[in-house]
Amino acid sequence: MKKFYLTTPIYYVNGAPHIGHAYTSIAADVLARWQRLDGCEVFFLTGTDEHGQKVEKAAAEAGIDPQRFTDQVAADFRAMAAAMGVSNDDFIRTTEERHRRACVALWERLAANGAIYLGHYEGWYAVRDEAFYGEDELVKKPDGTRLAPTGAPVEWVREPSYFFRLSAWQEKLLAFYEQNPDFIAPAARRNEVLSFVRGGLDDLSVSRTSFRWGIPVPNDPAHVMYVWLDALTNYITAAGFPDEAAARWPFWPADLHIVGKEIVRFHAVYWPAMLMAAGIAPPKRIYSHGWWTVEGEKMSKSLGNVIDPRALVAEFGLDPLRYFLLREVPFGNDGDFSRRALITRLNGELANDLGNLAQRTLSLIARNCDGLRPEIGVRIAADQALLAASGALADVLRERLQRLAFHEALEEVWKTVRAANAYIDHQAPWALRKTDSARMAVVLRVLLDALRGIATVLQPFMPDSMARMLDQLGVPEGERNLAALAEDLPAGASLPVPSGIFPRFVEAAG
Ligand code: ME8
Repeated sequence: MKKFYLTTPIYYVNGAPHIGHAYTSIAADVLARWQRLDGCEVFFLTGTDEHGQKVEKAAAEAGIDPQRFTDQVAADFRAMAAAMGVSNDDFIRTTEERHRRACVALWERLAANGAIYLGHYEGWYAVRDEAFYGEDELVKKPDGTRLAPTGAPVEWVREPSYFFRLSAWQEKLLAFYEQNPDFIAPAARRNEVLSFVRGGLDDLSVSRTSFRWGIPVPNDPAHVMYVWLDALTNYITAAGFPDEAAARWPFWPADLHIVGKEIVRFHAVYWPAMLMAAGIAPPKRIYSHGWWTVEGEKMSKSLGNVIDPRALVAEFGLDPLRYFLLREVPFGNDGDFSRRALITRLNGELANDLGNLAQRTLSLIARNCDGLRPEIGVRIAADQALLAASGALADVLRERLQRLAFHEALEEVWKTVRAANAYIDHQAPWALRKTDSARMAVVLRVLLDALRGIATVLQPFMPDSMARMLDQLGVPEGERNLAALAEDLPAGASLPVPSGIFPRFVEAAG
């Protein structure tokens, strides 16, 4: 069985989970579910990033010791993933013992290979980004204060530090990007990374002595490891590193790290360099998505517009939210979340286009065919055309999802949904009932088979609703994967009583 390992970033536990975290996790979940449906053995990892100064500060502000604080917030992230229907196979926390072991082992390999040395660090550090910036990268405000390019405040830090010899990796990284043109996508992000690396690389400070909340450096416990070295390592910890006999080690290198655009540099530059320096294969692909704003504004605590995705699920249902997030904005671009846009898609595309199509088809079968799946019968060109479209969906979506073009994948499905609606209107099976009941049965069977194709490929996007639709279509549980679409289902099977799958959303008055 082909293996597929994919990851989300591990989220900082300094704040509560919000719609941005849910977005990345849902997108990754769709791919994980798709790969399983397509017959792959999947390892899908998400988790929490629990060390570093930023988390230490948040715990201090909450007046709780960092371990108890991270226990609480990590539990909330885990609950958020479950509430979003995320089908992760493992949930990693960087405060776990398995992770400490992996970080120490990676450090020791780097040290043994001469990739780490002790020096002295002096420079600008942004706690919010957990990143160092060069003087030339900073934005100077009129009052003389400096900000990181991300807008985060920076402070001057001076302390002894271990360094990773990143400067030795410039040419090797450029050669690696050249040989692996798909390593970073989309193209805009790849170009940013290339120009950053071409501009020259400084050695990277990888330890801190100014705070304690981290993994101690082997043989020098005055230092804790830099949080990004610690965080990135999670992807190999979960695969069993350093135990290369671990059951999951064959999943490494990861097929795909999905990340937000602000952390591409860590994943596409530092991470492959560290791995190669330790003699470990780098991941195969990094895909970066864009950022969501909310009703036109950046999400922030001070604006009070940070959205808890669980509140949206309570109001609109999980599957409409999953659908909206992936349909509304091309993956890779920035997007804006608005209730209005969500309601428009829910009522138009889910309730009307797809929900009504299923409901009309199934209630006609219930009423006019004794609720039994009709025979295939003799098909005319119009029937073949619709079935050809639905039959092609698996291949079409495989190609779109390989490019993480979720919005295109959904648009392709909706082309078929619209074609099926045009077909049912044109064939008018309700009228055929009186004039040609044999033809009516053929038309209803065509619709049933087209809906089966549609619901099957939509399962990764809307798992619960499509499970219900496939139940109503009488598709046995073992026959809901892509390969099963090649076989017709037997006529005569009794279908359950249909009921609506996507209720229209009506805004409460007042
Ligand atoms: O960066 N729109 O964690 P983090 C879209 N711990 N996605 C968003 C978003 C928004 N407005 N806000 C957050 C970290 N995200 C590190 C990662 S990985 C080894 C360590 C998503 O809690 C997006 O995926 O700041 C982004 O990359 C991630 O959350 C950042 O989460």
